[in-house]
Amino acid sequence: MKKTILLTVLCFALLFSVTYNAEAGGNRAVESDTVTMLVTGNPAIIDWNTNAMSLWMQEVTGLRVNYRTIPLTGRAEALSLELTSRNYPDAFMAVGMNENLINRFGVIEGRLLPLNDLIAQHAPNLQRIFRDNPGYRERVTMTDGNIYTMPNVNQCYHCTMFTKMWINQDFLNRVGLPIPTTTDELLVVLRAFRDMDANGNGNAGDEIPFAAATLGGWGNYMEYFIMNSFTFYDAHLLSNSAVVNSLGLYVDNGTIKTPWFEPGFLEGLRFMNQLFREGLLYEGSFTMDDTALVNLVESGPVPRVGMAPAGYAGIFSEIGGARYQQFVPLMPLRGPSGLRQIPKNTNDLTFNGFLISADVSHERAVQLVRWADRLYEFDATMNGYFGPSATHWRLARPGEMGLDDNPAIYAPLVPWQETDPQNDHWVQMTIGNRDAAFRAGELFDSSIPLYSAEGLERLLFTTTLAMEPYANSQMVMPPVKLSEAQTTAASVPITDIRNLLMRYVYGFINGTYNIDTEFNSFLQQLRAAGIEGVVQIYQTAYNEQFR
Ligand SMILES: [Ca+2]
Repeated sequence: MKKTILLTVLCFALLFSVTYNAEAGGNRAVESDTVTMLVTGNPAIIDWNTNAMSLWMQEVTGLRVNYRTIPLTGRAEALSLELTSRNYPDAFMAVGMNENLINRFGVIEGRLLPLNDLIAQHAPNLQRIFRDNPGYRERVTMTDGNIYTMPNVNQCYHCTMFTKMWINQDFLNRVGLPIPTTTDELLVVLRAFRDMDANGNGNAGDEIPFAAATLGGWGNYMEYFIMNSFTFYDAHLLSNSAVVNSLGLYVDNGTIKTPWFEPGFLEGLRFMNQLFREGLLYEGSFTMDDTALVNLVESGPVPRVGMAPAGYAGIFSEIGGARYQQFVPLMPLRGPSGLRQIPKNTNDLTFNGFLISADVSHERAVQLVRWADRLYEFDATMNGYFGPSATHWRLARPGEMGLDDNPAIYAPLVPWQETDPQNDHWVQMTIGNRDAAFRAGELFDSSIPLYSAEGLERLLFTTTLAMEPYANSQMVMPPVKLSEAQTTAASVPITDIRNLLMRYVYGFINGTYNIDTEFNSFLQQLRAAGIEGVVQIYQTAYNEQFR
């Protein structure tokens, strides 16, 4: 059965290939004046071939493009079919390409064109992006040393430090304390929340000083924020986390480490355990997801929760609501040794960019790289994302301010949306340069309250900016690529280690395990599970890719 299907597909592909070549004159060396580009058929784009952005690109580059689409829904399967067929497009743009696919079709099978030299000679905008963003070039360089994708740049500034902490300003006012700046002050504040009727309902026993959710959410790890006052800690232990770094890998002057063997980790663990023993850290934090946390914060006649971690307060409360508005950001706290930091992860680049078939002529490849590089310019990024400048956006006027208190760069004239069909822009199915300055350059109306739902982007922006003095990006693990053999060797140990961490880190905090008598056993189990071998694998890959 399987064989028959394969044969049919092959025959079809062959037939199609012959037809295609016949149409093209039977010789790929004689290329038509139109390139074929595979793109995503987003329901919000009426027709790629008549879209205003498509026409504009043809006008400014002179290159005629025949856009062929694969559907957004089920795109991964459709892309795999395209890649294994012989009816190969000349180029692919934002069709969901990822590291594994590029590894297979570029590095191993050679069906995608290495772009290193072409970028060096014909892509000045991308070169500038590589220069301005240390690590980007390495990020998109595959293990064979080749770059196959011209990436999309979209820098979500507040996401670089999404492990934020929020504290109840009403509670602080009622107990008469300022926002804490050290772990010692935090202890004083949380005890005051516990003992001084911080919600003012006449009952000093109903406050929950500190609550988190370990089962789901975004940035609401109970220990992450506080642990960084004791040691560098970039472990993402949320059980549903999509973040890869569940082992806490980081770089210390070129050496790959984990926090578990560091003295500061043990000290931080003791501090977290103290919060739990003193009734400051809510017991339910260990078994709640973010929905349960929202219920805890929003339910009851009076607010009860004094502090909670999250990427934004809407993770644990109703965004823009009365209780949401009580929570102000806490800055990273100075720990006993003076350490005051938060990991800042700027690895926001994906492989979902612009790629070229290895079958095209050099001349055609040059045209395509130039075409793609044009998309990184400001006007192209604007037109691709918002639509034509005549109707959809304008440059900012003098005096207008952006999200970051700098003069705004532009103002959208039509609310951006990606659900209703339109033919003005490419939604986000393109590449461009929406870097941090670009995103911050969108006009912000200062009459919008910061703690309203509409003020969210601005609140997150200013909060993240305020955290900047404590940002530690140099120790964050870069996106190291493992070879197939390395992945195989590391996968079982990683699973075992992750399970140990989930069990013991939270177990030590809530007293399930005894820090004094069982910590060494925990470290021994990590070693027995192979943590040193995994670190060594990452060290080897890191040395090859980043030193
Ligand atoms: Ca009370």
